[in-house]
Parts: sequence; structure tokens; C-alpha cells
Amino acid sequence: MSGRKITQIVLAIEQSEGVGAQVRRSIGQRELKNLDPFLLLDEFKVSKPAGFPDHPHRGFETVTYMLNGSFEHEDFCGHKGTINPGDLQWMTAGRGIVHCEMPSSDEPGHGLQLWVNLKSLNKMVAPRYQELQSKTIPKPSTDGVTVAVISGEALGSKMRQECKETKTAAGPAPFISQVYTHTPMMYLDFTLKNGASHIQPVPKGWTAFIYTLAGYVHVDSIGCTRFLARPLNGTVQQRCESGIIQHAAHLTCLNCVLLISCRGPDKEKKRIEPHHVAILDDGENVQVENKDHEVSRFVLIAGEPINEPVVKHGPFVMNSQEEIAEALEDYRTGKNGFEKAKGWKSKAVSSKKI
Ligand code: FJE
Ligand code: FE
Repeated sequence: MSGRKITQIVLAIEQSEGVGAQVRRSIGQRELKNLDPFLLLDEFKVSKPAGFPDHPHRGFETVTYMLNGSFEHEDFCGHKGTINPGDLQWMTAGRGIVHCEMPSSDEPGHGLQLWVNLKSLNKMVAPRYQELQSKTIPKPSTDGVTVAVISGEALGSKMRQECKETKTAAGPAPFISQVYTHTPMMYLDFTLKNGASHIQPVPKGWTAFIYTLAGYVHVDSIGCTRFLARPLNGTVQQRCESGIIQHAAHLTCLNCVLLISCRGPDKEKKRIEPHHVAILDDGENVQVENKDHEVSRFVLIAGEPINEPVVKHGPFVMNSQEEIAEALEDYRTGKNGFEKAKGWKSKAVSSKKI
């Protein structure tokens, strides 16, 4: 059994998106663009009247997971609903969706939005929604480890045994997610109490990462190349404890960051702080451990690489420049899936909520 190790840790940088909204972007920021099949991961915390008014998507799926507060959505086909804490919306944009995503609670809407690529064959499928309410998401728990199983399977054999013993298992195993994903994927939301440790199987060959929400989590790392992204107006607050700084460079991205990579000892456990993404190397499983007093909360996301060219232009993600030009033209003229886009305005926008 080979355990996966961290190869890179990157801080999610806060930036403005939509209208007046702030997101912490991890996957999709400059240092993390090639994480096939993942295109973007934003941790959003958005209060009214800010939000993400009418915008299109084509060629991928958006997965919106609410942590706190609520979001309302509405699309150009009249599909609408509310995503409440613990609920999840798995939206396959396919050939085209135009929609509006706005906070609907008085407290800020706080959650994660992941963009998962679709392979060429599926880019133009009909749009589809899978909406999971928190109460339908399995949340097995054992030895201080609780997992919300959004996609994939966790604590499988152990829970299966326990269910049998207590004769509570009726029908399909309750800890396997009911989500259908075009791209084979795992999406697990972990809560680890102090001292809890867990070994999670992750299919070999899949791209995998951890994104931390609260507390700290320890994970094995290889002589880790560590990218510390910090605003330039402050000094670098953190250094690779025992590492040698190999390279330091200013990046000319929008909100200028300082990038440092360094090598540490060849085998050690790294402590990951909140709002960081930790990229894992290949292997059959990953060991996660909470050695601190605070409760540790993080998501573990993995997926099978698509291995096709990726051409991204804002909300359109296709395989070539030509297909991007087609998407822009289809959206502009209301063709090939964007028929209902012509003249459509969400209620939120037309009633000038924003
Ligand atoms: C988008 C700019 C955007 N992150 N997190 C450009 F802001 C968006 C967009 C979002 C988004 C929405 C939610 Cl609910 C949460 C997000 C970006 O809607 F799609 C493009 N193209
Ligand atoms: Fe959207």
C-alpha cells in the first residue's frame, strides 16, 4: 500500500468576482492551473446584495456546496431553488446554461464552488441538475472522524460491518453517494476531532488534493516544494522551517504575491493551515491526522484525469480556440443550447436586487 504525500501547498488568494463578491481561489489561480480534471475551486463568503448575477457556462460542471447561509439560483429555463447549509448542487452545464447565483440569507452565504471539466464527448450534453439536501448526504462517523460523502465512498467496510451488526442496513449502503458524475470523482467533507486519524483510499492515477476550511490537518509530505503566496505589502510571515529557499520571484498577477519554493527533509508530516490547498502525489490512499486541539475540517477531492487539451475563456471551457469562438457566437446569437438566453434576465437582476 502506497500512501500519497503532499507535493505542494498553496494559499487560496482572496479576489473579487461577480458583483461585489469576494472569493478565495485555490485551484485555477496562477500556480494551480493544470490539475486535470479540476478547473477552479473558490471558497466564497458573500453577503447581500453582492453575488453572481446572470452569466453563462459551457463545457464543464459546477459543484456548489453550502457551508453556512443560503444561496438562491435561477436559470434561463426557469429552473430555480435554494441551496441551504450542508446542501449541494451538482450542475452539469454541458452545452449551455445561463444562470444567476445570489445569497438569500441575512448571514453571508459561505461555501465552496468547484468546476470539474467534461471530456470532449460530454461537453455538449444537455444541462442537468442534481440537488442533494444535507439530510440525504451520508455522514458516517467513527473514532473521531466524520465524513460527509458527497461523491465516492468512505469509511466503507467499517460502517458496512457496523450496519450489519445493528441490523439498520436496509437497501443500498447508506454511505455511498447517489451523485452521478460524468468524470469519475471523489468529494469527501472531513471533520476530525482532536487526536483523530484516518486512512482514506483514493483510486491510483487520480488527481487528488485537500482544501482546508478550519483547524489544522497533518499529512505526509515529500521533501515538499512549498509555495507561500503572501501579499507584497507584508513581509513573508512563514518560511519553510527546515527548508532551503531555492527560488523567489515576484509575480505580476492581479494581486501581486510573493512566491517562494523550498525543499524540506525528504519525509515529514506537514501541518496544513486553513484556506490552503495541498496537492497530493499518486498512491492508493492518504493518511490525515488532527494533532491539534481545534476541530479540523477539510475536503478531500479526487478525480480521473481527462487528458485532453483545455482552452478556457471565462465561463467557457472547451478543447480548442475554434470551439471557444463557437461558444461565444452561440451565446451571442442564441444557438446550440443558448436559445433561451436571448433577452433572458433573472428575477434578481430585473427586480434590481443588485
Ligand atoms: C463565473 C466570474 C464569476 N466563483 N463561486 C466569472 F464570478 C463566475 C462565478 C463564480 C462563482 C459563483 C459562485 Cl455561487 C461561487 C464562484 C466564480 O459565477 F462563472 C465567471 N465566469
Ligand atoms: Fe455560475
